[in-house]
Amino acid sequence: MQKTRRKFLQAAGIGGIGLLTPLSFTGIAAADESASRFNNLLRLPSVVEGRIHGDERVIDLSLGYGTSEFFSGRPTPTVGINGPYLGPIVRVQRGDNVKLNVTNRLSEPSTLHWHGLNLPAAMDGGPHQVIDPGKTWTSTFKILQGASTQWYHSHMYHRTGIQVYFGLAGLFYIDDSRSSALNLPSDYAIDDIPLILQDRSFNQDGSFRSATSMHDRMIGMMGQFMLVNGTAFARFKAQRRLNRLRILNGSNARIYNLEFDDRREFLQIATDGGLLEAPVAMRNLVLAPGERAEILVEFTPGKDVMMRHRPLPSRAGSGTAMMGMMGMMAANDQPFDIIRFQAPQDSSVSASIPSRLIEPRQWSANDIARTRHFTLNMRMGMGMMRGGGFGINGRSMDMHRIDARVPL
Ligand SMILES: [Cu+2]
Repeated sequence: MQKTRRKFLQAAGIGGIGLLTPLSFTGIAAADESASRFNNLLRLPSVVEGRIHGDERVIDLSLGYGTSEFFSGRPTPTVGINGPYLGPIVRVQRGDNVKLNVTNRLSEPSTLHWHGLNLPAAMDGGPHQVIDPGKTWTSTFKILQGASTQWYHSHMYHRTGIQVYFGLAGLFYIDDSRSSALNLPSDYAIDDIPLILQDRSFNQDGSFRSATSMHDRMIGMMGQFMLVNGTAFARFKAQRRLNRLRILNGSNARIYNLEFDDRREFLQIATDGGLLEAPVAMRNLVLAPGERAEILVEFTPGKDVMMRHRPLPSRAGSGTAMMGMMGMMAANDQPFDIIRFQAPQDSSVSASIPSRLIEPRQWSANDIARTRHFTLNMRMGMGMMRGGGFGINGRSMDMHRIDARVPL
């Protein structure tokens, strides 16, 4: 598919083409008016558990080009894993020996990185494990950690942002016997729902528009439309009252402050690291790029509810000049709707929610083996436009240097 390929490769350079009108970015006051627009059934990724071969769980993943129709009549050239956009949910058990065969059917090199997994560096799929076009990379490791919602994405050096933007990402679930015994909502697509939040911009012809402005390059790409699992203006028809939402901020740069439009309370039960000690009640949840959270929310018959983003109070003017500038740019942030949840018919009493989830290991100061100091630097000037302004302890990324070795 030559056309797709060319668009993907050149996307960063497209300029002067009209943007689609950002319909979704209506303010809170206009939220009622926009609710009916959220009428596209939420796409739900397929789940791959692979096949058991000997003592291994074998899962095949393939990176390739595709076309997605986020807006009818405007096909978008995309990339995906085992499909046109994003990838399946890879689902494994604690204790599994997994073998992931990743084949690159793109015309450019890529990688697939298991984000949040506890594994040997050589199996991590970072920028050192490049998969050339037409080649297959095999990653084998044991699942050592407990039940959690992780994810995977391209980590190609200098191409991570654009490859993820075009679709190279997916969820990675780990189950264990302890979490299965908790009686949490766990029927996939029924009451256990993945929500991959991504903001994207489009050109008039439907193609993705990626970072072009200085603002995008300095602060990060901010899209004008919200996609949830690759669905624009998404709605989910709830079937049960109590729902578990596994939320991934799969956006390149946008930070979400999530809430429901009636400011209802919900419970956070898990973070990036898996289940919390106990559910935490809240009315809003901040999620940075790459971050995951699992929440329990109750939907009541007869009442639809919108999940939306509400800007956090601006910190403009505080701290350094750089922070002031960031704050000023963040001030452009405005509220917008993300996904509409339609009320369930089910009027039965809600399932009970466990008051305790896990017994985490208790750490003490005596467990500290060594203290390391890391200072994140961001220098102003022309260098930062090319990404050269970032550093850790004054040094920028070098593929051939290892700064810290941490035994697990
Ligand atoms: Cu990552």
